[in-house]
Amino acid sequence: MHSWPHPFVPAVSGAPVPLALYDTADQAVKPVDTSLRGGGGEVGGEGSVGMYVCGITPYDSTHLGHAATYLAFDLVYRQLLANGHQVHYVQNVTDVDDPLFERAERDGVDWRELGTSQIDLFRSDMEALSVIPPREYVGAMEAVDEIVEMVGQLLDAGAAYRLDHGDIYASIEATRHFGYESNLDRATMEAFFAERGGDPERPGKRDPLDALLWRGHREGEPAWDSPLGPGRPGWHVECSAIATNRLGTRFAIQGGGSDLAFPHHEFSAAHAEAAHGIERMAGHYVHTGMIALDGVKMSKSLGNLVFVHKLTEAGHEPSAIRLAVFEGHYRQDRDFSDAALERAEQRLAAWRLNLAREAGEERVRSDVDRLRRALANDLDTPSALSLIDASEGDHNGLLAAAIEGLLGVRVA
Ligand code: 5CA
Ligand code: ZN
Repeated sequence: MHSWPHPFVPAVSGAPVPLALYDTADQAVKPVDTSLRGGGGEVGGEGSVGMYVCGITPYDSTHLGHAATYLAFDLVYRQLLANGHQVHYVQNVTDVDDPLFERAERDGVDWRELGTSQIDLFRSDMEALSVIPPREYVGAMEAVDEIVEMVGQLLDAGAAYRLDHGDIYASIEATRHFGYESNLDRATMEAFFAERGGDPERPGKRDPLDALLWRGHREGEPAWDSPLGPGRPGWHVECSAIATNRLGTRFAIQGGGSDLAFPHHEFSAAHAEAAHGIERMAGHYVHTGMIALDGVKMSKSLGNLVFVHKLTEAGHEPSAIRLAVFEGHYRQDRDFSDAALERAEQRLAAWRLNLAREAGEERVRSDVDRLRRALANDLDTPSALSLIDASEGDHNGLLAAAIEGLLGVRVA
């Protein structure tokens, strides 16, 4: 499906600073391996760094928590661009899944129309926030054939088995080092699996943690004909197939919110590794913290949601929204509040005044360099913002270009 328009990204002056990010699997900040190329595709082709970020499940309006996660990976993209890399960015849309059917049923609408309308809203939020779009934006429905192929490979490899009702499950024993990505103990895995879309109670499974690959057709649910039998894709294998068919079996970054570290990213990696016979899918597994509103995690059931389009309609500038999100570190669970937005608006106004002043070239080049270093250090936006606060002006728009290029914030 189409993504959204590409924002203008000014060139950033100064020397590249290799990007280091925290990897959930290795539990350390380490350099991004830019030799892990995202293969295929025309633009950039073999020369691009491969990045896959899990996309939305379009059953309800995306809120500022979702946006904050995509903004974090936008910083990653901008940092790689400033270092002279091209980026092969792929994102999915989980446009076939239970939450969509349940919501559509409740509201008496068609689940496809529900999905389409929510994807449109998401695109307009991303465009408003100047988020660089993925080169490939792929819905699960568009990817059914490739998912079927991967499930077939898993069956052939003895990594998957069939149950009644046409269901197919992956065995957690299929890969030697299952659990390497999230580093959780078995009890925590079981708890998260039950909370986050898993079905530990399903009778007949070899292990309660085995994940659904293909759900056989049930009355009233959509189904696709396939050599596996009629049915629809499981969630994790959707991302394994969409990612590795575009980026190659090994790529640099797999990303999403911290709630995806287990089970979703553990299984996405395990399915891809078992299907392709590889050791490790992504060089980095990168996870963002959860955004809360006034101390309470934003969630649809609580109704404490902030929407990007509501903020922009009320006259808040996208640059200020970005700054409010970047005030905290991306890995921290953190708050969004009216007060944070107000602080960001004041900060933006102060930057604009400050950068209208002329400063010495040497000083400005050093500010740009320090800004690049802060962001290359696991996206240290709190330090980046503080050092812009302390800048003494701009020289030929060098600092303004760096701020817009790296942070997507317009100061000129
Ligand atoms: N479609 C799947 C991924 S394949 C999915 O998780 N969709 S989602 O719509 O539920 O979430 C989209 C992204 O937003 C995920 O990376 C999720 O971790 C992130 N996210 C959800 N809620 C928040 C929040 N409150 N703060 C930060 N990120 C969030
Ligand atoms: Zn995903």
